Amino acid sequence: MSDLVTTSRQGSVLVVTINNPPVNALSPGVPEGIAAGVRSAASDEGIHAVVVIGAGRTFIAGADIREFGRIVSGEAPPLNLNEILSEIENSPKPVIMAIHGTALGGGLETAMAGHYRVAVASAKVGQPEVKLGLIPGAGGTQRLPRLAGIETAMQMCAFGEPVSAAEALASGIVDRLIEGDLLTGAVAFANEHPPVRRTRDLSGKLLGAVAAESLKSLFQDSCRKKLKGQTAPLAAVEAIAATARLDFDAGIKYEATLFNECLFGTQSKALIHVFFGERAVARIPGLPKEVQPLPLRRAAVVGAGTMGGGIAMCFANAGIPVVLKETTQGALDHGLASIRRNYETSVKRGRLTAEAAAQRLDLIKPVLRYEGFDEADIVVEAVFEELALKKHVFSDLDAVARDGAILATNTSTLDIDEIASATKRPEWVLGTHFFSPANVMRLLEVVRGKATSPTAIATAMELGKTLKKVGVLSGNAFGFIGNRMFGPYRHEAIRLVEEGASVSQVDQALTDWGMAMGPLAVGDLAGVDVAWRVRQEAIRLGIPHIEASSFEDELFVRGRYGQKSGAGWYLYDENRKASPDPEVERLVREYAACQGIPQRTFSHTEILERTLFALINEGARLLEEGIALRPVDIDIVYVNGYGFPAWRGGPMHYAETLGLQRVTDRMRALYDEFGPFWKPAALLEQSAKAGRWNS
Ligand code: 3H9
Repeated sequence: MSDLVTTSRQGSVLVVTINNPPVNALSPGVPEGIAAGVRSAASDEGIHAVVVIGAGRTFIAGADIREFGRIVSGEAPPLNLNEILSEIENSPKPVIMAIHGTALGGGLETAMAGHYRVAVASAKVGQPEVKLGLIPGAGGTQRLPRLAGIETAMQMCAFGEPVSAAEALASGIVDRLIEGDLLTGAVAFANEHPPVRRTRDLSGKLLGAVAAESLKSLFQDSCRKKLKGQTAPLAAVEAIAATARLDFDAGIKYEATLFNECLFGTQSKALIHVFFGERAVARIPGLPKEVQPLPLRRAAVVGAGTMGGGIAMCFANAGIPVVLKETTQGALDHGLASIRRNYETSVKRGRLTAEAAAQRLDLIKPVLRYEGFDEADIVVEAVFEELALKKHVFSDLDAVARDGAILATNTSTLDIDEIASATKRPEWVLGTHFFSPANVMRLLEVVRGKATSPTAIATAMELGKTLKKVGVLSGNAFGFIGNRMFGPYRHEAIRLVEEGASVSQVDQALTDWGMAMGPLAVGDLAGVDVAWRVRQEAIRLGIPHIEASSFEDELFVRGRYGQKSGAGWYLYDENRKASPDPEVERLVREYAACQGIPQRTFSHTEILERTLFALINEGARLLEEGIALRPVDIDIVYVNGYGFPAWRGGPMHYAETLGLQRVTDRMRALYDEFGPFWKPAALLEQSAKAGRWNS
């Protein structure tokens, strides 16, 4: 037996321990090791039962996700978990699975192949495969409904959320909760000599064909709404419903067919790319290993507006005391009232207890001057997006903050070096671009200036983790990664409307494709006035491809600022529900006539190409310029901050899925038609042949 799985004895119980850090994934050798342990018990007269337990922080977090890419590319053979789990299930001696940490995916499937499951109260179990574009592929869709019933199984497999040990006990997945030491409790359970009870033989919770089909339609409808565009959730539900018509062995075969369709499809490739990408972005190439993040025990935030208040909540939510400064009592009261309302809503929705909300609120200390700023390890400035104002605040901060504190500016476009120049310590200055609402959105762009020290970068990246966000490092370019790319993307969306597409057609083409919102509706949400100001600044700075005139200016001059003014690209009712506005269509045709823009109709494919290829091309330029470190950094920014569908993997991954050559060819054709805006980035041209980003 390998070191991955070891055995020991406790009286007449064989203890099989999995030891594959960090999360005891079912890497090659692990399932075989467990089965070998169970097999050895069968022939050992001194053993009457087996306990399987995980060493370290968890039971089994699932199949080894790294293996999937190797299987698809033919480098590794398909996983053979079903046979191994059958062998465990067929053991003539009872097998008790002892769960702590998480039993996820193949981990829960392994646990269900045992005859009993015991768990500590803090454990969680789940079938999260859909989050990787997969369905359970080692019997989960067949064993889970036998233990927990079809409805629970559909809920868990279609949406992928884990359940607590208490819920697992209530639904029959777990047989006993263990207080105190898990192994002791599991061995005690084994010593009660429970009879062998194979999950595959249970049928009490299965349903007849009619009931199973009706649950299937219910869940599939719900998946189509909540997980729009994703195929794995539908397949998971389908496999579970099949328990009504197929016996266990046929069900396992059917599951394998559906699993393989998912595994070899583009969605799982994209979602696995995102899974590893979210972890990869934390590793900064070139940052010396000895550089350690500084501890962040206290924070301060300047500005109690929407962003500042949200950022203060992020610190409080992470248990970090935070001082929140405004210039007037009125603004401070207003900011705190919003924070309080936000917490109250969380309590009402059952996401937070009233006590926890009160504790968090207590951590936020409102001030009107810079009291307490000298104790902060990090200060985040979140005042109005105006360079002169931000510089003024930074010169204040330079005077009040302690040496070695991180001075961060929450800006979406402004020049970090310019802001840092207002201090005598530019090495401690960087950008932290939070996304609105800051206490909800997962993305944190960390922007390094030319003088920012490696320690400051490491600390800001760690801040992302502390605040439960995904931090992505960006260079200091206008708009950083996300907004810089959003510019050309929206530029094309607006051009399409100017050339004859309707506002809702452009937005719908993109939402049907999977974007959370259309680019024009985003303008209304963020504010047409904000977009106008950013564009003026871009023109002032001479950012390439910003045209002097845009139809959006017409909306701006008419005070159509978007949702906040009740009208923008769309009309809004009092609940901010959008409807198309014939007035906008009229104005845009007038504008086009004035500008001499020829009018025509567009297919959805053309709309997608023009907007998404503009996004991809700008991404390639960011890579060339070293603003984004790797294609995956761009993908993670877009998936976490811009509503890009994770199951398409982010813009740069999507370009590879389409074929970089195809993207380049189409861009060249657009270049011939429209000129310099469409010049393919040099990196795209270089990468096209290989079909992979060459960076
Ligand atoms: C499956 O099981 C299919 C089956 O039906 C069978 C089909 C035949 N494999 O997240 P963390 C790495 S599909 C390989 O930072 P945490 C992770 O990349 C699988 N590696 O820790 C990271 O590496 P690094 C179903 C894995 O405490 C390190 O472990 N299971 C796996 O915040 C630490 O991870 C899932 O989808 C894995 N399965 O969270 C569970 N899991 O340090 C996926 C983790 O080099 N995993 N790694 O960056 C998770 O949700 C979280 O990792 C977990 C721990 C909650 C377990």
